[in-house]
Amino acid sequence: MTQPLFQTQPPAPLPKNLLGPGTAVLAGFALAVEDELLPALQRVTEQSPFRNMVTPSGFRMSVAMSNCGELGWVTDRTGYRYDHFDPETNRPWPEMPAVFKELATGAANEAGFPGFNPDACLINRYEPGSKLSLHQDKDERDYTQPIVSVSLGLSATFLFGGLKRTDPIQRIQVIHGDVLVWGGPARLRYHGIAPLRDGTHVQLGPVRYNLTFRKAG
Ligand code: MD3
Ligand code: FE
Repeated sequence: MTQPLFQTQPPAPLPKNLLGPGTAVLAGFALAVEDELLPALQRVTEQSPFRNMVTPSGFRMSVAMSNCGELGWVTDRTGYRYDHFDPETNRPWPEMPAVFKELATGAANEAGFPGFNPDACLINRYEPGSKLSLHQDKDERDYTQPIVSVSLGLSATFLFGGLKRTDPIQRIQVIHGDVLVWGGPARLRYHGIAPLRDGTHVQLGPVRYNLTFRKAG
């Protein structure tokens, strides 16, 4: 006699939208292209080096940032904005590498947002102790477009709230290669990164990088 395939229930597929409608957690999605991704990241940040920007209220951010693509996110004493030029080099931001754009478009498609065409990639570099306080991403023109985030290097605790700052916060661990997509009803949810714990990633050292793809303009 043949064995029943399942004694009780079939194994549940891992839910992609465990953070709610409009979200997708694509675990390890970037690993397939990491051999191209990491050298491309190196080339971009040789042209526009990481820097710790200052918030409008005068605080130096613990996260160091760079950008690639047509538009880059910047902050200084005058405010937050997207700019075509890197204020440190006075040159346009480096071109978005094809492997970056294809990864972002592929992840968005997988999450149910076909045709995502990002014009901005913010590159965040966290060292142990660096954090990103709870905030909304509101500097983009079109909130119908999703945001795609790629985590590399050290793991981090991602804080995910609701549409109001006081809504309850979910915490999820993100590791090297994970890709998260946020769109539709999740697009304006509050989020942040808890202070990075000490550690050393086998490939990247004592650092976490996050690539955040947006349609900004
Ligand atoms: C959820 N960066 O740069 S990306 C940021 O890991 C930023 O560096 C974090 O938040 C990081 O603005 C998190 C994940 C992310 C980005 C945008 C979102 C999550 C989001 C917009 C809406 C909801
Ligand atoms: Fe954000």
